[in-house]
Amino acid sequence: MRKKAFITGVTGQDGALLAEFLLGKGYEVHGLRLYAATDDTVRIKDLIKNDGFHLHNGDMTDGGVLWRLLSEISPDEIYNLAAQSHVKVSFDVPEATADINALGTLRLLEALRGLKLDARFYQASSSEMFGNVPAPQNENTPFAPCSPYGAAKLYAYWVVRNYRDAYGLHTSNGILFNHESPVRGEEFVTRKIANSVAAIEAGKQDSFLIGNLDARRDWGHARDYVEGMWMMLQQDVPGDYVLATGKARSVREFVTTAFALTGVNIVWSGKGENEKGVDARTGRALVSVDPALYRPTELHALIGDAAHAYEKIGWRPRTAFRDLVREMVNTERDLMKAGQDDGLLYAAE
Ligand code: F7E
Repeated sequence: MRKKAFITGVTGQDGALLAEFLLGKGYEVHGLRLYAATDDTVRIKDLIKNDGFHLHNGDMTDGGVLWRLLSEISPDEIYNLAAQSHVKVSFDVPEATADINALGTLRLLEALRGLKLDARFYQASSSEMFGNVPAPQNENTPFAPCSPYGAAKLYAYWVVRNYRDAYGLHTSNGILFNHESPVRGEEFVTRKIANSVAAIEAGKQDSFLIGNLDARRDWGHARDYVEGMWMMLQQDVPGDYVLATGKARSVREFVTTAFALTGVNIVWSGKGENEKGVDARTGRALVSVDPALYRPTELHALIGDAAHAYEKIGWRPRTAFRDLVREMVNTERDLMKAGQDDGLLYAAE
């Protein structure tokens, strides 16, 4: 029998990569898509042609739809990836963020419980739940989120654990540190940098603005992380797992590495809001700080310890930082050459 998976947030980076991965494993994949008047299917346009892939309109704020879809599909595995996933935007729309990320998870769990389905459940928990606690962070680190996004994700994390303990459901949390890829949303810093560096190389842009250059993140490749999600659900016993590379780089280092791949040597001058990334050869300032891109509260350093995932389920990250940056920058260069880059929609985030 072909296994069936239900993925919420299938149009996002992780949803699209996971759907592709599961189709490759022979699954029938059902994806939940938040209906949007603008086309949001760019990441899944090839998957849509696959007859094992089914797209459903829905909304994490509409419990009736979730209930009906679970009842009709009766999946073996449920991956809850839908979210308002932008941390800075969560300060602008905190209530909507809580409704989608926290209560949306509860609605899906209630449908799973109410329908008495024998499905395994994966929750996209986040390293943002840790907040500014000392690094490295693992499954035993106390949580102290410092954004509406992190707080909403923490509610979902606990309710997933509670449904496991209270009702014996097979529910697992993947506490994922930052994971990127060429299909990362343009509103996240890695894709923004990769795109801007390629646009500057192509002569389509002179420079770009950036927020906090000192923030340190543990950046891995999303392709490796979606495999980890699947591995969690193949365990007989559910659990909670950190997925991370164990190494952190600053936003400044990401910028320097990305430019170096296009042959530009960036030197940094000035401090704080006056800091600039300058092309060492030409003296041109290619990167400037815009305080409007700072967050009301910032999370300074996230570094994950994924030893538990390695020991229990055998997961480990496969992609080195430099290879990740190279893949992202080179994809943007190719898009630029093909004339498929229309500039960033979300440069202001
Ligand atoms: O920011 C700094 C920013 O927006 C990374 C989501 O997937 O990972 C992601 O959340 C860092 C922050 O990702 C800009 O202040 C500087 O310190 O790429 P980001 P994030 O906030 O870490 C976690 C694990 C999730 O769960 C989230 O869903 O970069 N930064 N300058 C900037 N960030 C952005 N977006 N834009 C800038 O211009």
